[in-house]
Amino acid sequence: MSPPRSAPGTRRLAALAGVLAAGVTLGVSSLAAAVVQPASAPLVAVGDAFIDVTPGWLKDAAIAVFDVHDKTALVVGMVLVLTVLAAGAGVIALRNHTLGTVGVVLLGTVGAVSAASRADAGQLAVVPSLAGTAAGVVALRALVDRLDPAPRPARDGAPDVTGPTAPDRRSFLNAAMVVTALAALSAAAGSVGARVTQAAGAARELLRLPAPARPAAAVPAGAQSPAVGVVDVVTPNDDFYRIDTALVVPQVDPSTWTLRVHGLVEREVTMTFAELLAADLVETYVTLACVSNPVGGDLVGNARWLGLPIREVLARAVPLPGADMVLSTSVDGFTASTPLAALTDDRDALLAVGMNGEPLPLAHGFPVRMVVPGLYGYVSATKWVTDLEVTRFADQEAYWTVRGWSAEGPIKTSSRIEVPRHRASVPAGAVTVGGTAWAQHTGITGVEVQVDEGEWQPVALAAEISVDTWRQWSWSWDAEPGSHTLRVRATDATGEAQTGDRQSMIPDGATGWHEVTVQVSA
Ligand SMILES: Nc1nc2c(c(=O)[nH]1)N[C@H]1C(S)=C(S)[C@@H](COP(=O)(O)O)O[C@H]1N2
Ligand SMILES: [Mo]
Repeated sequence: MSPPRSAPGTRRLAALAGVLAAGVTLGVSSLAAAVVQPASAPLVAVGDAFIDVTPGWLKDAAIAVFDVHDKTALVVGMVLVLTVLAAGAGVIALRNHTLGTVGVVLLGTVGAVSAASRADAGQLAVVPSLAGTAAGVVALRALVDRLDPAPRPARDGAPDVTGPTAPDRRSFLNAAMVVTALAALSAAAGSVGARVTQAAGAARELLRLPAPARPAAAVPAGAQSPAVGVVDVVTPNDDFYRIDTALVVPQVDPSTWTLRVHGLVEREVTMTFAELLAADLVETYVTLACVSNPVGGDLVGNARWLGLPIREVLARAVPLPGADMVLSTSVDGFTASTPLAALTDDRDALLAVGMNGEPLPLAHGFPVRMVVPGLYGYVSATKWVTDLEVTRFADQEAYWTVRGWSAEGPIKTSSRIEVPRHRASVPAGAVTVGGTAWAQHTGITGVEVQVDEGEWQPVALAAEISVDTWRQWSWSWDAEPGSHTLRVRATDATGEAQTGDRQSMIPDGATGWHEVTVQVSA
């Protein structure tokens, strides 16, 4: 026996029913997630799980194509895939209600499993997916029933209807409008609810940071390159690049935040946020850089950080002989492996609470993150940090090391040309060239520029804030008409010149000289 054939167009409506049911599922689950935990919403949980299984090369490819919009791209991709699958479930439901329901439940299960497997999963992590799935099943059933009013086949298996059935279109459209409204309302309530139930944003607004016991020296006059178009030498918080594995920003309430220091230590230390603020805080400029930054890229930024030197916290715990690494863990399970030496020597490795005079922005790690001069972010700059385990490189591997990146990540000497931009057109004559170079915790002492295959020429260095920050430069080029390639390289304070060997970001950071091609008109 075969089920009744659908009237023309009915299948398209069934596909629409599937998509609307998915909409209700997402809306209701986001509303439940606002109460339970925003990151337990199925789309977020699946996206985060996807990020966690993403190999390094794919992450780099995503960053190369989408830059810091890689997360938006992922969400758009997931919504497209979900739309196709949901439409399919709708069409299947038209022929077989049970099978359609199974499809929706399977999709919901993927969300529930992803939410439950998060590092920060609460006991209710599956609730949003389950609630959403239940709503989706009911909605799909209600919609598809209206497309298929024909009597079901009789018990003996003889179909009662042989020709195309006439679905009740008006009834379907009314139901579709109700379902759409429910999806929109629950999604809106979820996004408002998440803001209300999440205390971190409000706590940040109310927080007044203490004055530093040791303030940062003023930025010297002349630290900003005179070349117009070179980035701000201190990056405003809103322009600071953001890279992390969290699809929704973790919400950490400072009143319940604690830092636990344990592992190979003489005594375990636990610190509250109030205790951290009451300590002698220092303020210092440090340039952060991402290991995924391509040559000439912009995944690098410079800020004034306020925080407690990590060596003081470690001194209270007293690391045991044999320890050579600190594994820091964030509230959402990200980990970084930092050489113990970089956290105990005299550099300003901080448990940072302030960024450019403000509490850390939520996306940059509120209430507390690590900042370590000289090391790429993936091995040092743990945001939303809550745990420091003193351990050994031989015993523990961090998040990105498991995925093929080096266990240690000292920042490589880099330089870039910011003006003129690649493929810019400029008039012949004096053209100001400018950019930025960095070799954190060593310092930049020279930058040179080469035009086409000519001699390398030293440029004018802007004033240095400190060896822990980037250093800008400028150079006046007597440009002749035609197409020209400009190339830049830096020398660090040990006298070592930046290598011209081209290497990709994996496993420990890109190398090679940045170049731009410029059209000079007569
Ligand atoms: N919790 C957490 N901290 C993290 C990451 C992360 O994925 N999760 N990414 C690291 C990486 S790879 C970099 S480059 C820096 C970026 O810090 P920013 O987003 O403040 O620029 O954060 C580091 N800290
Ligand atoms: Mo990074």
